[in-house]
Amino acid sequence: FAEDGSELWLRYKALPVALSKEYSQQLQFITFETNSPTRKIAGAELEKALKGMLGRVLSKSRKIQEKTIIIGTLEDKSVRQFISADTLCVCGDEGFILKSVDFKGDKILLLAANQDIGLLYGVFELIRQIQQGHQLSNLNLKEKPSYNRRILNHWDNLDGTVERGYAGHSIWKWDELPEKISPKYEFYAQANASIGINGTVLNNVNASPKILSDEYLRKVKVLADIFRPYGIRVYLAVNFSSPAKLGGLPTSDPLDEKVQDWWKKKADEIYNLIPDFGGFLVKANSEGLPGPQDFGRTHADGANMLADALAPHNGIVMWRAFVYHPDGDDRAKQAYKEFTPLDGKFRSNVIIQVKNGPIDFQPREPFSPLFGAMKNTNLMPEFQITKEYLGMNTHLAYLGPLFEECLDADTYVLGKNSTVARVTDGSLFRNKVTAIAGVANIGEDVNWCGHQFNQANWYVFGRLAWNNKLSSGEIATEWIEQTFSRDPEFVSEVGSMMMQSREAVVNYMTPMGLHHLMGWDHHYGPEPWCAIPNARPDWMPSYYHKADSAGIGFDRTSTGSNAVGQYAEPLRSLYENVATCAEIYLLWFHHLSWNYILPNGNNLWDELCYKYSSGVNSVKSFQKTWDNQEGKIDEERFREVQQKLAIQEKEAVWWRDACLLYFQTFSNKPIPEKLDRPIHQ
Ligand code: GCW
Repeated sequence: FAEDGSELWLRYKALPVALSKEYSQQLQFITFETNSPTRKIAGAELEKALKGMLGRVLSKSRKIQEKTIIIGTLEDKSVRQFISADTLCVCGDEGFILKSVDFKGDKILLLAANQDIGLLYGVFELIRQIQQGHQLSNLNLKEKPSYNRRILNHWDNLDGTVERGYAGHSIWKWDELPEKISPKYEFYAQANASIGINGTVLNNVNASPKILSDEYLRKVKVLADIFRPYGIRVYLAVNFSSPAKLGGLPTSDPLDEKVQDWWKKKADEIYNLIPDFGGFLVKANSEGLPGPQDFGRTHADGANMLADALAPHNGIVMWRAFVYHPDGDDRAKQAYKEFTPLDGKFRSNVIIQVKNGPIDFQPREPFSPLFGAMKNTNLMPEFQITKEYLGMNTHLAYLGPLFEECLDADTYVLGKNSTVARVTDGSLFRNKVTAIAGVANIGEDVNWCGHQFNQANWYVFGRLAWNNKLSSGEIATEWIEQTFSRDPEFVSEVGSMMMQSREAVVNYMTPMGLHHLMGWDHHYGPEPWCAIPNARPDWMPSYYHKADSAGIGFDRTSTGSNAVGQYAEPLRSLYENVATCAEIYLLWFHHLSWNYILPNGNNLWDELCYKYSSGVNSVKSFQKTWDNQEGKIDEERFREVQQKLAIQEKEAVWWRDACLLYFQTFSNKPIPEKLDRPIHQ
């Protein structure tokens, strides 16, 4: 069959004979009552995986004996023998314990959870352990997800297009639903469950009111029914003007009783069809979308109205903080300014969804200062898995380090170790609702994500949402071993390439804190010079780089836009002071002279040149690394990645040359002799 990437990381290829024998010795029997849809799925998945990897299936046995794996909840007598409710209670509703326990002088495996869904997650963990060739006899895992809601956001339109989607059309076939059901729906659920994702927003945040029509809700119901046994709830992005646009009301004012009533009835209608519906995601008063401010109301008024409609059904509202206005202050400051005054004013079933950085999913941004700034409001991070600004489906960029950098960033809001992870996962503020979202990179392409390595970004998002303490390096290794090969050299070489890949993109696109130099509408190639008459200034790259004959960079210090003022001490002072501001954020926070001398002795212009060149050199080294892997994996995926790396190399050069030649018109300095000359002169 074709090695086209369609199976993602769920490949279950045969293990080497010796290893497979070893596992077969340890695993011969299974005690597992598969008496619910979720358990059936778990049982079938384990069977399929073991068949693939070990070439055999386990014999079902009621009696506990050596070489058994026992799977179940406390409802199962076999499990109660080995574990108490007290021990299991740390796992919550979705976690599990997977460990090796003593049985009559022998070791057997136990997978226990409080709910069936925990068993499914545990089965996927066990499969992962075996796929990676790990020892089972010393397994002792106690897992509970970091966030209660781990959600993919699809920016999929009802006409089948995907906003910022680079893997083909939407997988949701709205025109065929509810009658025709694509087999992809179930595989999608399976893949997500395997990495712990438990929610999906099916439609674009630039939402069509039509999604809430009776016709569409019936289609949505079909998907919800398919996803349910996989522990995945469906959510919808809603258009704030739906009462007027869909319901025919004269207004959508959130304080109007008829409007409130319309939403309540709509919620009842939805829950009637989908009893475990997750809730709404809302982009309001942002980029031209309607919202409560159209009626002189606040974000809190709008969100609370929806929250009240959903509350009787236990639904939540994810209200996005992605707001900025053309006539305002520094764009990086606007969300904070608009939202912090509303702290404490949101209902307990509202959560504010905040992009990782203050601007917009750039290759690198400091974390958004909103994290930690709203201590009395639920708040969740939003990452972008689809690589809108990082080379889309052609460039190889593993986003694990980007996600990790944000989650591990210390906000200092409650002193040291107030990381973004801890201010959002409930460990610091005891938030009622905890959640994390990733904008999906999934489409109809055979390999699901456009680039084989883009699958790793879907994977790492899920794994970090499950456990925000995992390292992106470990996750890369897991992914490679499951997706490609367990050959140690392959794993280490490809792993190190992946780990450097995001930094390479930063270097050849926007090094040292530069941002938004991309073409203003497509966001793919370089266009730092772009100036469209009468266009919004904050959509033009010059708004961000501010290059002039004196220097380059956005002054966000206290004498500039004072965006630094939105960060807690000591960060504020660290960023404020050019000598202590991390080099990766230098031009984000400072406008510096071309002659500014960096700690390594280079002036700013030369250093920029070196950074751009090093980005290009990294890509060239990725090509060599990849070429070395020939023969270690299937030809099909090998060639595909090789060809895309060739595009990436060409375009890294394009980025370097475009940016340097343009900035050179201001710096008036030569490109250092040692470096390659731009080829696009
Ligand atoms: O990143 C920008 C994108 C828009 C997107 C918007 C958002 C869905 O360019 O395409 O719209 O952000 O996050 O709302």
